[in-house]
Amino acid sequence: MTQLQEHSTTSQNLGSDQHMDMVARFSANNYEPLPVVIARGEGSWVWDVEGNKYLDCLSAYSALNFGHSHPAILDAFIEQARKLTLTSRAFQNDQFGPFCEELTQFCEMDLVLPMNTGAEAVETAIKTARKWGYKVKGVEDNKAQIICCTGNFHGRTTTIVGFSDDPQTKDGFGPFTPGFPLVEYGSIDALKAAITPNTVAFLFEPIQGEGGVVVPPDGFLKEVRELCTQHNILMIADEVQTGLARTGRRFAVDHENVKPDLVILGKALGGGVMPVSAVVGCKEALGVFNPGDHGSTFGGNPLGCAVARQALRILKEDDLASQSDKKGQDFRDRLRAANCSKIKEVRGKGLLIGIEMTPEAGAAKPWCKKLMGEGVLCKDTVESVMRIAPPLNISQADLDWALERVIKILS
Ligand code: IF1
Repeated sequence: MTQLQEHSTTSQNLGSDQHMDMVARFSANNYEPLPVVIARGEGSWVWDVEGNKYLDCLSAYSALNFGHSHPAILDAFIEQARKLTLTSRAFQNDQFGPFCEELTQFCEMDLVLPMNTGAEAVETAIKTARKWGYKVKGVEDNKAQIICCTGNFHGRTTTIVGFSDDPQTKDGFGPFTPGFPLVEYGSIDALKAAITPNTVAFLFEPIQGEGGVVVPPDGFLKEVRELCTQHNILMIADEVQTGLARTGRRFAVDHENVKPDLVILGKALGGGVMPVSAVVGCKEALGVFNPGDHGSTFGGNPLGCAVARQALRILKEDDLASQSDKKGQDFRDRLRAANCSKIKEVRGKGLLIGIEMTPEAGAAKPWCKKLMGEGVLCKDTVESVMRIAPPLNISQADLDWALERVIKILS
């Protein structure tokens, strides 16, 4: 067989090593995944090509809040796929209106602007804030400032990485978009000091995921709300990772009963089967768009809308926020009580759990590898923090199974 034919054998009978060799040969080297080749997923469990079983405690960075292959989500996906998958926004479709109505009601907001990935929704929120700044607030053209936080992660486009303070996410990708001053995450004084007449918005994560599952001080979100209202600045919550019941509430901002001006959603909004994202917000902000101002080929497609509508139904019917809240609190309490010698701090809300290792224990990555050996898949965030984020509908028995193994390797 020719070399190409050699590699074109069906993937059914390739082992993990062969798959990893193909990826090494034919994929850009932009990730260093755990050495596990997953072939099937169901609920909270996945199986690799050799049939080994693992508990998924990453949930694709919180895109799989409903677990793998959720029956009702697959039914909605397949039923819609057989009818109509895509029209573009050049035409209307029969899923988009109901999607917008149901999502605005779920968020208690006025309008939706649909996109696909989280980064696209963040970029859309940035354009919304700037346009609102010029057209409504009256900021001088091209002077708009959007204040962001140290330790932020909002996606991988060049504008977004331009305001990251993680050198690796920006190295080699300049020049960057101006107008994004950074303030210390969680500091209301730093935010106050950074506000100028050109400030149009404050863009933040209510809990920093990639920053190491960092929870801001109690009351911070309330103070941000008051400050943004006082200075006529849009409060923009990036809930791509923390939203949709992940932290034990509908959104992470609900822990302080705070209502932002714009909420950015993604990941789990697509039910774990396809990319669906959106900016949801008040009419004053999202009302600045006129036809032709902004768009996306797949944004608002009927297949994504049908899946997202089913995802919202499940969130409500299964009360996933309460499930996440109770299971997460129980997991953190029992892990703390175990007094594992390698753990410096256990933090997070709901089923977004960060385990910070002691300096002696070192980086989190090797411990994630050890956990994989025990049948649990998770991922480190910043160097020393292990993130545990299983599907929100994980059974208590499965969560207990994971806790036992975390305690075993970290004791
Ligand atoms: C990667 C991190 C998590 C996000 C928040 C927007 C986006 C993300 C709060 C953009 C995406 C993903 C991206 C993925 C790994 C993962 C991640 F490690 F990168 F930082 F979850 F923490 N806002 N996060 O967390 O959404 O465009 O990806 O749909 O880039 O490696 P996206």
